[in-house]
Amino acid sequence: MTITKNFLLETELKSYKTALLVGVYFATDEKKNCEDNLDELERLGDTFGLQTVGKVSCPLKKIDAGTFLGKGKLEELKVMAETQGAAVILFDEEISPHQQRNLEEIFKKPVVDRTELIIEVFAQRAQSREARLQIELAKVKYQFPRLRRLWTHLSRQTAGGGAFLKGEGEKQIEIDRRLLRRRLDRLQEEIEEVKAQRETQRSARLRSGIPTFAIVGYTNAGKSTLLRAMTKADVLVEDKLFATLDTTTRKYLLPNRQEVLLIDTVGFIRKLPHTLVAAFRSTLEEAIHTDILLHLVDISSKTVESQTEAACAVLQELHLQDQPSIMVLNKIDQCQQPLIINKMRVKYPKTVAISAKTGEGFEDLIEMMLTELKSLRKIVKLRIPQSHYALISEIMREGNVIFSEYEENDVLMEVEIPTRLEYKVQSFLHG
Ligand SMILES: Nc1nc2c(ncn2[C@@H]2O[C@H](COP(=O)(O)OP(=O)(O)OP(=O)(O)O)[C@@H](O)[C@H]2O)c(=O)[nH]1
Ligand SMILES: [Mg+2]
Repeated sequence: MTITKNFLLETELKSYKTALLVGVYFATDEKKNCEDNLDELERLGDTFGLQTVGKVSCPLKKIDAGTFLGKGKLEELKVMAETQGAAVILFDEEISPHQQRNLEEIFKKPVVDRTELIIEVFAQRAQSREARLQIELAKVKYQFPRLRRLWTHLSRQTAGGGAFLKGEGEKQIEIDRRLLRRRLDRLQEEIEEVKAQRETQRSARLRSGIPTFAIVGYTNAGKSTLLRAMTKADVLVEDKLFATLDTTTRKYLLPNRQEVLLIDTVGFIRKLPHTLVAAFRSTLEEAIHTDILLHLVDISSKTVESQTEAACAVLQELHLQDQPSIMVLNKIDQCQQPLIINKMRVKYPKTVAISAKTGEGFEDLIEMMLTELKSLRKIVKLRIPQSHYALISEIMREGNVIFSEYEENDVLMEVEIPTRLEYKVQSFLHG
């Protein structure tokens, strides 16, 4: 038996068009934050094709283990959903499978949480085989503890027809669980295969010794716009969250004629589901093995600080927090509060302000890129016995030889090398 498309892996979310958005906050001073998060959720819903019919920020003392919110609030929301014509209830929080099931019983409508919506948006927009596989894996993992819920949807549809006997649902869940487990194993195998291919490509690039800059940052910060402006790359630029899901690499020639690679990557978002961070680890491996990060932030956004913190948190999760990086404040052409630029400059050293749209500040950015590049390379004088030919040829390939001559059985050279090779030549330093 196989899992058919509409059966398990494709949730029915696509067929719903309207949503009531619900967020919670615990302290009064978190209300504004909750509203900002709901605005972002609205944009996510919009990217997916869901129209927001209402947004509610609910004060909450304690999460109810069974239904997340208290009875009174739920009644209020239920009436609101009916009167405003919401087909789906969208929670900005992570809802447990158990709570989700109970909430759907109460609302008699699908209840979707932020994690599920993000996964769905990714699923809808993924292009490459690898991205598709990774997202399907995230989806299967998300569905696994929720089979009962999917089954509920199904039996509700067939109810009345009397198609199922008592106990049949349980049996079906068992079968589904087995099928999903098998799908999970298969997906993991396929991902490993694709990863192995990517690994070969990456090491080929590393061998070419071209320094790389990865453009990373919060979704919609302008990463693709910057790549397009600098390299004329034909990448998608859209005022939508998660326009880019696959990495694109382009060559760029710096004013000193040095060639570098620029990589456009998938954007980050606050509360990025862990399954997706894991899923995108391999896509982001391009960025992980990069030399320098260009961390782009949208300085015109009223939530720029929390966006930057969320992006830093994802970088940390990817173990990239200590990577050499430049903080690029983008969209200065649209920045309403100049004070925020100073605030960011104080908080983050090595900051540059630009507009990817107008080209303003590009010289400063390029100058900073050159400075960072210089710190990646170092001039050393070496004396290496010719018998170490593997090392000598590596230095010739990766480095920039300024001077070299033979003396007896040794090679004497002055060479500019990438600092990552420094440890290899430690014992051959000379003069
Ligand atoms: N005003 C202004 N708008 C910009 C600038 N840079 C980008 N934008 C706009 O911001 C929106 C998002 O740009 P993208 O380049 O798609 O952003 P991204 O970071 O690649 O987004 P994702 O791929 O979704 O993560 C688009 O509407 C761009 O036109 C800028 O410097 N100024
Ligand atoms: Mg993009």
